[in-house]
Amino acid sequence: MPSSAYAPTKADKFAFGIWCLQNRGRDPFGDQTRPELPALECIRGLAERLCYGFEFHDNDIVPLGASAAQRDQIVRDLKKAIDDWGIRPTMATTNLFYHPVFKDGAFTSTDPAIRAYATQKVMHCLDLAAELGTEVFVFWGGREGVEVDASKDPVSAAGWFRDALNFLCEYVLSQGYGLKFSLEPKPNEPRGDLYLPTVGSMLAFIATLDHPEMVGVNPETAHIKMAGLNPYHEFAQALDAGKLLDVHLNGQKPLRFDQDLSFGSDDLKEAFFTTKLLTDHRYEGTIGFDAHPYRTEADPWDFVERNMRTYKIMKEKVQKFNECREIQDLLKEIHGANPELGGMLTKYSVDQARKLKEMNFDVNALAARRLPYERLDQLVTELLLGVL
Ligand code: GLT
Ligand code: MN
Repeated sequence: MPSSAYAPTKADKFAFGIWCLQNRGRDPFGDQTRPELPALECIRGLAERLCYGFEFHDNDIVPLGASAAQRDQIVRDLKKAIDDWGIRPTMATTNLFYHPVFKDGAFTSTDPAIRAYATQKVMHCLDLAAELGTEVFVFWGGREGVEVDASKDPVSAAGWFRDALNFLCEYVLSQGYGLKFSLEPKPNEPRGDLYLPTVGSMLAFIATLDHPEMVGVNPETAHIKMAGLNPYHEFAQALDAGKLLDVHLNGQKPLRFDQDLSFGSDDLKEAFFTTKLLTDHRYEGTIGFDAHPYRTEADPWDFVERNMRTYKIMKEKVQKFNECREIQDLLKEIHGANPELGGMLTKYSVDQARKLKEMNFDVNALAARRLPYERLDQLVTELLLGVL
């Protein structure tokens, strides 16, 4: 297949955080290795590469401390750029982690004034997001955590977090904004431990909010792997709950510092199954990438192109998987046992319970069934290696 077959189109709904492109290659041990691109230059470069959207923090666009007039001028320029270049601001979020005021949390700071300031900052960002026509609004609690457990009670912290989100849901409703919230879990970094570290914790927390219907989850591959968990399963849990509002795809070696590698650069099988999940289940949100170019890159464009290209190649592999006769025959065999019992547990009744209790199972026969997983997994390996 010619390589242009993997060129992105708007229909792919790819999006990048502009902070990814603005990343200067700084790390805890070394200074920046490339200049920071202005936001508009990032957006133009994405539009030229047929990217559907961009994601932004308030301060990626409007510097902290800008006057109202400066803010309005920036927004006018941005709106014109969006119209001229045909790219959408798909996701907005608030920077609640960079300024030292958030050194011990934003919504979970022990200081009510800081919690109020954080909430106010989000309200301004919500106004900006609504003005630009953004639909998804993310909360990544980068400073919502602790190093010193003696410092605060996690139940109180959860209550402060909940109060802020409930307040902000009411604000969105009262303004008539068509925005949905999406919570992004991460287990640690920059805090020693972050609150609400996994998809499961976010889902449980969302159920305690006043407007759970307004709130979903934004899982990120790297965050999941930092916790040593399986991204395919974590994304699936959010999807199964009807809460997968958007995604942050990238790459990451398990149980390490936040590497923010390109999608598929570290684990092809995992990238394949993530793509398969989103494709097979007709996920309709944006395919957001949240990663950084290597520190050795002079600009972000090879990085941008490779993430989209890998995703499209994986999509083709998914199609091949779904069409491969041998794989499908194996799956038919694996899923084909005892079809007459398939609906056994789908509806409870007293009769059904009695029937189940009276059934006899030949457990040795059930245990003896062949499950050809070596062959199945090898076929996936060969598919990804390009020899199938
Ligand atoms: C930050 C973090 C990301 C979040 C962003 C949203 S910013 O770079 O590492 O995972 O999605 O605030
Ligand atoms: Mn992210």
